[in-house]
Amino acid sequence: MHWPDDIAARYRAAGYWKGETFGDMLRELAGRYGPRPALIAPPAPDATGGAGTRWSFGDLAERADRLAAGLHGLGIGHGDRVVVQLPNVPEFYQVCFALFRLGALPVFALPAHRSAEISYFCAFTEAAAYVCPDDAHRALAPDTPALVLGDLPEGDPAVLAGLPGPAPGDVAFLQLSGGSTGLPKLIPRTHDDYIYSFRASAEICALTPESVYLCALPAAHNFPMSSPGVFGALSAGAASVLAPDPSPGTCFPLVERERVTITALVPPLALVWLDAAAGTAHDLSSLEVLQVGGAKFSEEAAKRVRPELGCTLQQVFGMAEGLVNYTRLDDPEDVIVSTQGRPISPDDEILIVDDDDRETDEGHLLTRGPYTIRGYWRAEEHNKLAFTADGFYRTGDIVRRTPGGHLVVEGRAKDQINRGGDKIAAEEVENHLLAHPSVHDASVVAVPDPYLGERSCAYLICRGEAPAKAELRAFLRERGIAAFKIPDRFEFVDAFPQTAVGKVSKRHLRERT
Ligand code: OOB
Repeated sequence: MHWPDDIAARYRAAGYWKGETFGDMLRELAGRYGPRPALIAPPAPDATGGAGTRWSFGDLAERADRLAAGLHGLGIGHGDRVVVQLPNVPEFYQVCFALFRLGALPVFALPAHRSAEISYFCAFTEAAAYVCPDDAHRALAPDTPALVLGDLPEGDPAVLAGLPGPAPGDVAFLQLSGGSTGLPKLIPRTHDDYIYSFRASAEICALTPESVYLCALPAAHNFPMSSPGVFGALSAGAASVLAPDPSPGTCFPLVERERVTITALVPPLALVWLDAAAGTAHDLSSLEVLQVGGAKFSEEAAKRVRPELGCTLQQVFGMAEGLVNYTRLDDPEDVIVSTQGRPISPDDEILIVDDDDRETDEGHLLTRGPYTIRGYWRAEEHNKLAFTADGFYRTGDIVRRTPGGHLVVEGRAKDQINRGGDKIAAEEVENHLLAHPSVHDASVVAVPDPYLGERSCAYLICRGEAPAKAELRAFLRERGIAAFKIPDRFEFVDAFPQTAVGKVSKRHLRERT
């Protein structure tokens, strides 16, 4: 699961891995930028007036230490897993840094996850605790002790003095994979590799202590976390503004008030922002860079960003498993609008291969490098499929490379639906559908959608009379899956088209819609 020793030594010698932990980083930042703003959150919508929350670098470090001491008092320590499901609030980062300090591993769930996902993460990781936003969430993981926002434990930081922290090569947290299998896979990221990825990203995005990053997407996702995201902003001494939701109605006033310079969106939201910018009374002139990624951004939409928002578009093609590609801020406009960028690191190795792993011009993207994992957490069998023998990760994306070295995403080979950036593993939803007594067989595929890029369609073969679509939706909700995974469409058929070897042909199903 780890990098081979000789390769790890090379990454250290090249200066990518600096032998630094998150704890070292926060201490250093608090020393250097102490009173400067680190995290800014608007007042809750129901609060009357008020300036919201503003934590300096010093506040964050101090609060993280008090919480670490409190968690230590509850018996949470090195190597323990803690499922974290929080909205975009400063406490999210306090919890991260507190767990990092103890060497305990946050497992990052998304706010949209419900009982099926949360209880699985808790059980599979044998979580010591579940950090959640309110009491109502306790029911999502009834067998795991819940720690509720607003009532997080505090202790005397002095107790931390005798506690050894994690090593830079240790796993710092478990991130979720978009997935293509029945059960979501967990991605182990180390202090060394992750810190490298967001420091290098902050540099590519030219962040300085004067930059202001707006976190509009869910904080737990890899994009707003580390590309460069809030961690990248912190590492550069920049402030981050935490938006409770990504709508223009919420974000435009924040951009104006806090003079936001950079933010990250998925393509459907970028379209909403472009449309809303035309008629807005808010001053968006501070915005220098709009990052768009998570799913393919169409060239027509990309071309609108500079004229309509007055800022530079940066396309971001990344994955929680590691590799992140960026168009560079000084790339020519035609490269910015027509490619998904090039890798962060000179040591990101890119292979483009055909179905037989022979190199080709357009095909499967394989990658390995200083911040791409060598294996999922506790998934030995799956790892044999998802990685080559020499450690390349099979991304499941179909790409080509331009003569200038930029990647263009042309499609996908993995059995996944990318619903406007939200990833849905077809098999996971199929398994839930198969649990319905009337469903004999199920096949979930992507169908094109002008707004989301893709929506999901479930093809079903039923026993006897087909159930009502509303009943199927209610059934899936009842099973506790995230709402974005519930199929947008249901189609009832007598049989599935088959491939030459007798497997369900999803390609033929997709062509039917
Ligand atoms: C990001 O991470 P994940 O783990 O949610 O999803 C990764 C997958 C990629 O393998 C690819 O299929 C798709 O999302 N994707 C894109 C894309 N960016 C991601 N497909 C086409 N064009 C793009 N620009 O989505 C993620 C992680 C870090 C930074 C940005 C995105």
